[in-house]
Amino acid sequence: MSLTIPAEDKTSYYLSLEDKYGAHNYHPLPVVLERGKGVFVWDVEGNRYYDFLSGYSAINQGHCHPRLVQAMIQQAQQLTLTSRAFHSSLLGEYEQLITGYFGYDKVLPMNTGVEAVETALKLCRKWAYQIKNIPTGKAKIIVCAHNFHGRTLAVISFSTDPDSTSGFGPFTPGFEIIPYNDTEALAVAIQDPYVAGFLAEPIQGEAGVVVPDKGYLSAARKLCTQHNVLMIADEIQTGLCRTGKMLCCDHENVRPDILILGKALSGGMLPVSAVLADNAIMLTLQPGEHGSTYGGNPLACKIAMEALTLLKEEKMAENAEKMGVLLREGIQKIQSPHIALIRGKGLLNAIVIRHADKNAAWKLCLELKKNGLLAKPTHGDKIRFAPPLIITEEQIVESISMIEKSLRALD
Ligand code: IF1
Repeated sequence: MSLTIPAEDKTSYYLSLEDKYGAHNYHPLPVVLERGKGVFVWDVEGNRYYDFLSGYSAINQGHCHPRLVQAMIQQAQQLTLTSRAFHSSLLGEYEQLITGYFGYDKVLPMNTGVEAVETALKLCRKWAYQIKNIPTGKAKIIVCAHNFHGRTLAVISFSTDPDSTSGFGPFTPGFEIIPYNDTEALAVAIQDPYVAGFLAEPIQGEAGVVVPDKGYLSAARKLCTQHNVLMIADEIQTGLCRTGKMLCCDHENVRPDILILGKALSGGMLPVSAVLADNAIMLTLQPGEHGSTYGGNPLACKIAMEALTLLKEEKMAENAEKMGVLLREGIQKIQSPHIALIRGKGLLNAIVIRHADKNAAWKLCLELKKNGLLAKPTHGDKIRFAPPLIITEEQIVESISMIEKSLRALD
């Protein structure tokens, strides 16, 4: 059908299909993509764009990385799903690789990010009752204001964003919300003997790439150890080289008790997430107490092994660190009156727009699109700049000139 539509009408054709047949739970930029390669995506009209969203950091390895495509095709022809009712020849090898890679005794494989967060919360509660001896039903988990950990009912129960929560109550109890980047608040809340865990993002992504003060994560680590509380790091977005280290916690040499990974664990091929912990925590779960049909499927195992291998072989942490510095410096040099602030680590960055027009960030994204770069505004005035980690210096330079040109349209 699409082949018979004139190129200039294609975009509106696809937009109208989604509008008519899809739930209206998103507000995307009006661009319809049909191809991706490395740092680039192409729309149905044949225009090429830098992808500065990277599937919200799932595409760290770049679009359709040839080795991931190869792994996917090869495994798809061999075996894709066994369920966990049977063993597979890939699960154990994957588990060995990922636990060695991050230095934990055990892994529990899941699919989406939020499922891994749910898994971590359930695991933390089990540990609280079995090991910490908190009375049944009393366990508390401390979380941070302006968090984003996904969309399930338990996880939105401790969201402070009305868009996430309005109209979805009643909510799951057992969570205490404290301000982010506030060691004092944590030191007070953690005194409660019923506290089992502290869940946080090492950088708050959806909040607008909020980087905590240096020392916050290591102070949190110390407090958790002192009070026998599990430190749970949601590295779904910050992990896997995005911020210039393998894990964002590595910037402070902090080792969480429970590590949550997702997104780039498959480099964009399919949903793959994981929860890592040591035996004392993970072995509190018994057969039949948790799981998922697709969790740990052979296709996912194969792709995740390749995705992890690529991160190291192609030195993506180092490149993210270097390119991140160039990107932030380049944008600072533009000295646009419309940029109130640029912040971030590695290639997880955001600018905050300053403009009389409340829609300026959205307009800037439309302008960026016109000039060949895709980015998405959040919370009205923030725009994330998070390209794939394989971006080169030349491409950073070209991107900066696109950003500069687009900013001028806001004058
Ligand atoms: C959407 C934001 C990013 C996450 C962290 C868990 C999850 C996410 C730290 C859940 C997911 C996504 C989901 C996406 C938008 C996006 C996002 F803008 F909302 F905040 F990345 F910045 N923990 N983040 O960032 O993982 O279940 O989605 O696999 O449309 O909801 P998931």
